[in-house]
Amino acid sequence: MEPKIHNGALNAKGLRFAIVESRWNELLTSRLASGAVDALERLGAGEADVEIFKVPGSFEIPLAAKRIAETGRFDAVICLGVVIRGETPHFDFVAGEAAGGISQAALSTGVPVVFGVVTADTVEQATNRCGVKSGNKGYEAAMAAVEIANLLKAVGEDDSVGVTARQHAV
Ligand code: DLZ
Repeated sequence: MEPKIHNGALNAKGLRFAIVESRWNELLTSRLASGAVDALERLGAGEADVEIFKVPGSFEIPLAAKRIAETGRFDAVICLGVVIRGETPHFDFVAGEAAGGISQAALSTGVPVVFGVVTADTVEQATNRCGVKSGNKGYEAAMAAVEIANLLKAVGEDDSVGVTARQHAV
């Protein structure tokens, strides 16, 4: 038996993306955003098809992501934040709410909402995960967003899940 295999193409041409960027630890989250934009650009996304929404901290990411996904204007939402255990007394709470809420935003809207929140024990660890040249979690999250957006399109041409945000807006 050779089952049919579906893969999400790494092609962002014609797709629309929202980036939700937390301002907490902004020196690092801005690097994540640069990495995400770089990945989208390399994969063919147009400048007008990528928008960035800034929120105060990672705790606020899920609500913003959910509302943005609900507009139907975007094929995927990329969530970026940095939570550092050593700097954050209620680390588990902030990181946990961000992770659970991001997942919930995807499940409740049916729009891919991907997790690009760095959770680290130290500033050094976090810095390494927000690399300029390599090891950038924002870049990786954007790649995942493109892949899952295309995979969902492949799930069924007749299914509304397979309609791009651009088609949805027409
Ligand atoms: C308050 C707080 C703290 C202590 N640490 C972080 C952090 O490491 N990363 C982050 O993204 N946000 C942090 N915040 C802010 C919360 O996410 C949130 O913005 C505030 O508690 C207001 O709701």
